[in-house]
Amino acid sequence: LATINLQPVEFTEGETILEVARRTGTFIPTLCEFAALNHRPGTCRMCLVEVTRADGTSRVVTACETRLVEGDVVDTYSHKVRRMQKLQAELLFSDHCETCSGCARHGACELQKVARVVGLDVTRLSGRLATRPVETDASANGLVFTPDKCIRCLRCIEACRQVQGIGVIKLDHTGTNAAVSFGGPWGESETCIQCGQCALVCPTGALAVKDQTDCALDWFDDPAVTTVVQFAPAVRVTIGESIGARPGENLQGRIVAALRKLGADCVMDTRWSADVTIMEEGTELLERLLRQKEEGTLHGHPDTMFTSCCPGWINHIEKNCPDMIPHISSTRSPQAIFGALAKTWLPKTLGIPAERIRSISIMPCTAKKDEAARELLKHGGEQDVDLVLTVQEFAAMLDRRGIDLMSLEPAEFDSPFMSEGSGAAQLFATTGGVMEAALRTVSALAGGPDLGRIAFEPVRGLATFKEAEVETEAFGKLRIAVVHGMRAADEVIRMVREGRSPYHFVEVMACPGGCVGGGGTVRGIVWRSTLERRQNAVYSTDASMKLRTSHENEDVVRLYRDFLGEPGSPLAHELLHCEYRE
Ligand code: HC1
Ligand code: SF4
Repeated sequence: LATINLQPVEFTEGETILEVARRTGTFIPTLCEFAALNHRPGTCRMCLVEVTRADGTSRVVTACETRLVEGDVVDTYSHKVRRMQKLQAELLFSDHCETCSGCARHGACELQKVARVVGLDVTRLSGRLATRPVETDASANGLVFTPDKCIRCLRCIEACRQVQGIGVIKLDHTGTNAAVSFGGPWGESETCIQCGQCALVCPTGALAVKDQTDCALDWFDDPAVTTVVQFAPAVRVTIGESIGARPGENLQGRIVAALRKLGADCVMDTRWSADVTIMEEGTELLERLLRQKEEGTLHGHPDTMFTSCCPGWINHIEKNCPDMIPHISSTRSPQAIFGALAKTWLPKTLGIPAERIRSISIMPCTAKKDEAARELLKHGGEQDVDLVLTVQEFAAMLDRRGIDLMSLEPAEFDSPFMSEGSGAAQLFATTGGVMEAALRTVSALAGGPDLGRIAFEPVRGLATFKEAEVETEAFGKLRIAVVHGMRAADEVIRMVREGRSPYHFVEVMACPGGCVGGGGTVRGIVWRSTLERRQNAVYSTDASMKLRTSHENEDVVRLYRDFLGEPGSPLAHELLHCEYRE
């Protein structure tokens, strides 16, 4: 037995004081520690506690690094502890540039929160950095880096290494000069995939989403501009946490209403273009399978095809494994397909010139900003998707306009044409969802079985590597895999390289849990339980929908009938497919 603040606590050998304190309901402030990454470098020194051992010796230690032992008497807020924590917070502020009012993390900064927790009332060393200009690296399309805000918690290094297995972020220099680094301008990094997982875990605003809300607000207010807004499948189940709603609460109707209030002219659904993605990608897969069937190479070690909708994954392929490019579907992502059609088909159906349209997307993703800036996804120098806002920016925009999402009456999408989306498209928001959506359509087109209305359990859940078999009428047994995080993706890549991949089709998403864990979602510590709740909301939304398959979506059928012809037609290829940069 041991006690924490005089409360007896039970523990198992090896548990740290911090772990036991958390489990038994005692709060200890931390800045560098990050349980989801099993990360406790002990660099912030905020979790100090005073421990008196059974032999009567007493000392102040870091709770994250010190194991609790039999007979320990732990005091988390003795006078000595509080004095030392306050001094430590003061030291952290001494080389942190305090440009709080203009900081991306304003109001949600963990460093500020810790200052409040320790009762920081003296800032003798603050302002030391005010003598030189704050340098911000804004060279990346979706993210910004302000080294002077780094408190050396090393969480970003760990997220990049553990989640993505990339390890682009390093610690440069030593002592108080130590700071994380991308080895040059972030936007020129030869390995970074722009997934934003680093910014999601950064406790201060050192790594942050690039704020483009002003541009959106200008366009909403400009009568000469027709704003067409799409929002991603994951946005409706992730935004709520920014306003205190339950993780996973589906706020689709309220988001539509809020966008109208902001001044959006047309509010449409990325789920519609996700259904188009399935038509194109499914057609591609069927063509590949048919070719292999004719060649007699369909079984054993087939020609593996990977999904292409995640721009973090596409960046990884292009930058870190270009030999895999022939295995990637050429179909553009739903965001990009929506963007192309918003500047070609929509003007025809709305009867307005394309030049008037500004296409805005709201995404859970920082890499989508990067995707939208690709040369191939521009026409006449203009991006097809003119502006990508993350969930974080959308939440900030609502604050800026004083819009309370929860007080709005849910509204319907503008219709028709580009708003009807299927349950299959809703599934895109989570790992395994693109696969499940594709299987519903591909198996129907390949003569069965009918997977249209069932939950395909083998690809559900949060395991980083899932595999399954599907018996089809036309091709016999198809083998598929679903991975998220580049570390897991690299395992499949190795199999393909070594000619031992048994998979016909593989879904890859960069972020933990897929887009519901995207780098642009509500910031904070995204625990597994949060991801599970977001994921379950995706499954229940699909289950509640009448339209469950992409090929039965009448707005998609209309697109092909009135504009594109068949899936895979020359016009579909021109507008809905792409080439990758080697
Ligand atoms: Fe995603 Fe996708 S699922 S990539 O995460 O294919 O961002 O939600 O919009 O484009 O549909 C993101 C989500 C999103 C695309 C779709
Ligand atoms: Fe973006 Fe989703 Fe890919 Fe993450 S998983 S990089 S949020 S598309």
